[in-house]
Amino acid sequence: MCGIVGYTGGNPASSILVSGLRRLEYRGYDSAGLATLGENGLELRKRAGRVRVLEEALEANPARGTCGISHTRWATHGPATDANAHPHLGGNARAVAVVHNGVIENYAALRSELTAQGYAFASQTDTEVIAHLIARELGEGDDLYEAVQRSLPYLEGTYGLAVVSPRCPGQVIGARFGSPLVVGLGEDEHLLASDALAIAPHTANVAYLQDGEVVRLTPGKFEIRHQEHGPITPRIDRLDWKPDAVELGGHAHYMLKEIREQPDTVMDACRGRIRRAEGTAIFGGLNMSPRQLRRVRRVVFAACGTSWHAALVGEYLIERLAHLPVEVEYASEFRYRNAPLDDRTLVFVLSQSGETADTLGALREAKRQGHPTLAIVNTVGSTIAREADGGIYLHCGPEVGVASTKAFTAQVTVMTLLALYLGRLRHLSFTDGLAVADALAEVPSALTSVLATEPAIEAAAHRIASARSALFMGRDLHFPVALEGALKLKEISYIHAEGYPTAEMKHGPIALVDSETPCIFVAPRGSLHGKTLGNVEEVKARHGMIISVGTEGDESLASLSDVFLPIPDLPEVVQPLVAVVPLQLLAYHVARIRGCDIDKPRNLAKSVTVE
Ligand code: HGA
Repeated sequence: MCGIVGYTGGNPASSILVSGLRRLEYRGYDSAGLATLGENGLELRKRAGRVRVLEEALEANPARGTCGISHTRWATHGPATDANAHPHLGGNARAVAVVHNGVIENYAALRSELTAQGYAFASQTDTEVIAHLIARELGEGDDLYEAVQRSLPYLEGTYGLAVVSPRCPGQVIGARFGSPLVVGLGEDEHLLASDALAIAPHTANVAYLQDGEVVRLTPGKFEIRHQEHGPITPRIDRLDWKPDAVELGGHAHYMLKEIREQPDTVMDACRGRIRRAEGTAIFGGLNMSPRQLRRVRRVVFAACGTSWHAALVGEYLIERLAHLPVEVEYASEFRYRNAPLDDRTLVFVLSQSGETADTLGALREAKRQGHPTLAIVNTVGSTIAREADGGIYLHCGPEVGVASTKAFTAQVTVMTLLALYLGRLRHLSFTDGLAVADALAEVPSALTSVLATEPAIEAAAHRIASARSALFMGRDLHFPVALEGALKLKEISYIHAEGYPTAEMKHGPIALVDSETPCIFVAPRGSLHGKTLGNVEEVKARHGMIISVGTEGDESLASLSDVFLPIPDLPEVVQPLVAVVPLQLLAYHVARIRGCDIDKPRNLAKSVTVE
């Protein structure tokens, strides 16, 4: 959330800052702004609305200078207005400009104190106190780096900050506590960003800041200090992204592009991880030996949103293949609950971005209690990836669409491999293990066939686009798929949608069934298929509109359905990976028909770095 970009070098800062914001806009799009240091001092431009509104303001009134900071906001404190847009100015003489990602929990007390000291506030944000604090510490001096370091101890909460001052031309100061920041190391130029995506077009060399670190960038140098431990020698990492990874490449939306990438991304998530000769999976980064993993008696998954649904598929698979008890927790609940975990519990967290604040909190709580912690994340080098004891990367490339799609199927792929691996450490036979590995190998081509049915899914979308509410139902492994289908629809089309275990329908949701309410059944052939057909009949008897995702050639389901969306015949353990795709496309087309902003849905943002 909230995109931050800072630049200092030999090129005009404004265009670099704005193009960086465009790459980060999916993280927040309430307002956008920048501050540059030009010959006439600090130049500030900020506007409520999208980055393009800021660009229009800049066309009319360019901001000069080769050093500056910028921000795209997802509001936590104060609505999306020009005044609340970042940067915020500190000191009554525009001494500093600050952009911030995070939440300052003691902002109200600081605001009263600073107001009493004569500082005038121009916004409703928590961020503005940071700007005034830094200005206060800077006083009449010109050591911004020191002033920022003296200000930070006053703050309670989380921050990723970028700061400039007209008294320190050419300098950008960054500070991190709980919100990510990364430095880009170019030739005679340095960048600072909340996400390496903004840096990638300029350099592949990056240094991730850790909590408690403060950085000073000038065109030729960067230095990092830890608030408690003093100067730090940074580790330089290399970004390893395909150049077109964040381009639309002719697709109408990132979400559609990412849906269509899934045959490749599922293959990438499997790559090098299947060992057919042993009928099992292998992982490079778990940092736990088979002996240690065999001692595990219980697995807890902690995650949020779509990742939580992927974890739920993991629960069904691991219980089925490895007979190991699994619990799936909302990370935001788990971190503050006093959940009794014994010493043979393994805690696994899932996060696409690797920066999700609640999931990071859950990880830290589990580590504090001394549990082994593992992570499944997409973003290499992210905070969760660094802090977990070991983990598994998704390798599905940057996901830009706010509604997660390819990360979900990559997570479910990893879950299937994990269940196979844990199963083979316990009771699963070689033959059964090999069958799972072979089933996974069928998935990419099955996904390609499902993607080819997009016109039929689009036609189904027209039938439900004006619904007020929709029910998604699935059993066993397809219950999490139903939840995910409902989440996709509500996220991007704003139609109210609920996911239920199919048989649970009778215990309440069936009261909602009428001819206007689409009932979407995820029901490929499997062990509970006959029972599901009974539930579909019950809805039909009440004149419900039935849309089903089923195995091609399943005439019994097709004849009960108003719309039948076929998927190839696949072994049950891999069906969720394929059955979710018609639901992703359905949500996409419904949102498109309704004219919704698919890649930037209302009130949402990617990479939820606030609690
Ligand atoms: N609290 C600040 C920044 C919000 C944020 O980090 N969102 O992700 C504000 O409301 O402007």
